Amino acid sequence: MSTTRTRRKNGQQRVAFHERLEKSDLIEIYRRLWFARLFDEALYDAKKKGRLRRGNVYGSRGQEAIMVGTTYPLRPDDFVSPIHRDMPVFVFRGMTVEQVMCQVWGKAEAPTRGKDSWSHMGDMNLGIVHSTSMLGSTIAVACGVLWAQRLDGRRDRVLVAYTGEGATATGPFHEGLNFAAVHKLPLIVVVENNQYAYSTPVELEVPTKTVAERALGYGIPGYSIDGNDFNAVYDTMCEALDHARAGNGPVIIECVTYRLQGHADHDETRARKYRPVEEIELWEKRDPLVRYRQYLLSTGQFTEAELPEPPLDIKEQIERAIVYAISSPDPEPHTALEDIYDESAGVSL
Ligand SMILES: Cc1ncc(C[n+]2csc(CCOP(=O)(O)OP(=O)(O)O)c2C)c(N)n1
Repeated sequence: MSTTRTRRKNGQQRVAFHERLEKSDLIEIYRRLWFARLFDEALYDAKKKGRLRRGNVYGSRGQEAIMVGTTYPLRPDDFVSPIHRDMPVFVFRGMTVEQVMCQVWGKAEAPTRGKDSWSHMGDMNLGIVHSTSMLGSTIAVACGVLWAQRLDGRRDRVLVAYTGEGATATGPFHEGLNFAAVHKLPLIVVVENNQYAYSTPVELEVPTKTVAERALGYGIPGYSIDGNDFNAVYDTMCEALDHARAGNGPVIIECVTYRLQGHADHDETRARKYRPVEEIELWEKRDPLVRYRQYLLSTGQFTEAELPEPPLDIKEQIERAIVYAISSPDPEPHTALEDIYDESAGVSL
């Protein structure tokens, strides 16, 4: 553990959260960043080569520090609600890579048993709340989960709801945050501000300088941070967790980043037309993986050889899971009507 003192609060010097991490944490974080990158690359590749013929691939290249930095400090009993660019979050919170790949390939073993695709899945045993397809309304669902927790007498389980900057312009985003703020629910809204909502640039969705300023309307803290800097994301998340767990209510964390790819694989060519090439090139230079590797080397705790680019075993793990999904059975047609209603509640088909 490093003892560098970098922060002052109430006149006292404090060690930044990321500087309290052990060497084993640092290497695990490095590997998770690479897992996210390789997951994205493998699925784009599978789609391009015709190995994946169902659904779309929604890229997360460049947004890895957000996924890793917001999940690493969580407790096992906290909740997350990941959206379409957060597939690795399902794995970081306990799903197997095989399960996630079965979901992408629409297989019987998937959490939705092939009824839905991509991120449209959840597992309440793992605290993974199914995000809604209608962007923004995930925040309202998150409020329902946290309200139910409160009725059960649990006030310190935090829910991290991910959303895009475009989604913050929808009605349910406002209604949900308003409710969460009034009732001081432990909700952390992570806004992945990747500058574009499909082809709409952020300035046509958000009238303020930052998305975080939306927090002013709810009387809650709003952070606007560099989403490509793992340490900034991790430190802010630790602070937000302390705030929410202490019963002080919700927090908005705007992670400023960039969507390096199109909206999805079907948008790759067009996406090059509605964004200036120089803009893409500028953000490619801010690669969060390169930056974290440089940080690790600067701590003097690692040699170049200890930080492979990429770690090949992770690449192999992902490929094994893809092969598993491709060869696993499709759902039987009769299962389409199963698991639609909660039969224990007296409703059945
Ligand atoms: C209410 C609604 N409108 C349109 C869509 C289709 N759609 C899915 S993602 C997306 C873009 C969302 O942009 P943003 O919230 O900024 O997230 P990003 O995709 O950039 O990560 C759109 C238009 C949807 N799912 N829900």
